[in-house]
Amino acid sequence: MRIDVVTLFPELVDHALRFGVTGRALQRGLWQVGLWNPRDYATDNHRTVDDRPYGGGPGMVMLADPLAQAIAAARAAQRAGGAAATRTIFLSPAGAPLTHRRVAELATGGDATGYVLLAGRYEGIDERLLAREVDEEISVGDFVVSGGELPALMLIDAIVRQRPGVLNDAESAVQDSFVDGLLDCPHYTRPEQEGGQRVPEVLLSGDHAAIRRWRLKQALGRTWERRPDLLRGRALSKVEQALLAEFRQERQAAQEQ
Ligand code: 9D3
Repeated sequence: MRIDVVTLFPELVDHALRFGVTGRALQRGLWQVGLWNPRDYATDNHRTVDDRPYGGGPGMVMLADPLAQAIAAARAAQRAGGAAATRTIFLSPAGAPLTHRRVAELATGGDATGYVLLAGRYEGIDERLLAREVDEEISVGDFVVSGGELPALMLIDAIVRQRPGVLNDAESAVQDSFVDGLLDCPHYTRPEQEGGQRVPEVLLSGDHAAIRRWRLKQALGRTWERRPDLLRGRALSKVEQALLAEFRQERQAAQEQ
């Protein structure tokens, strides 16, 4: 899979991608990245990439033409790199909220799948460029950040870690575990006593069935407490219902103390 990013801050995006899971996968050739700066396609002496909005108002709007040329260059690089199908995605506060489901869909393309991600700055991008060139708009949530670069990095990181061979066995095992669709259970490491608090006894017991049961109970209980919206779309099995009831009883008993 190849991902090209059109951005006024290519160094920011490139630098971040070289760390951790995405960086290791790049080095191993599991995906490719290209960076395209619309400023390199501006034709005037000042290399202008923005202008004032028609109709007035605060802020600046990104010019269509330098972006169109940067996108064309990114698509040409995708074709040269063997991408059969390229989708152009604009990171936008007005886009569809990103979900794990959409990430998984975007990640399932074969090696011949590619994406051109468009990251904006300023108040926005000339609508005519978006109408001509963009297939899909994605937001990373209902809060405001200063540009599309961090959202693009989030999308890339989320996609790349779903690609075959990217995560090692230990990392994948955590992902595949029973807690799919639930919040994670709490984690502990050494020492057994830390800041006056002990590790829950069951985790020291060596009883793997009991540990699995405890972890599922914690995952269900935390999801019920913190993200009840996640449980509404999910039918609980008899075992899960019993574990959640236990969690709630234990919570209540602890509160009454
Ligand atoms: C008052 C109008 N603002 C829209 C909320 C203007 C504006 C603010 C911030 C326009 C662009 C931006 C920059 N943000 C992004 O490019 C962005 C974003 C975001 O701010 N939140 C969540 N997802 C995303 S994806 C791209």
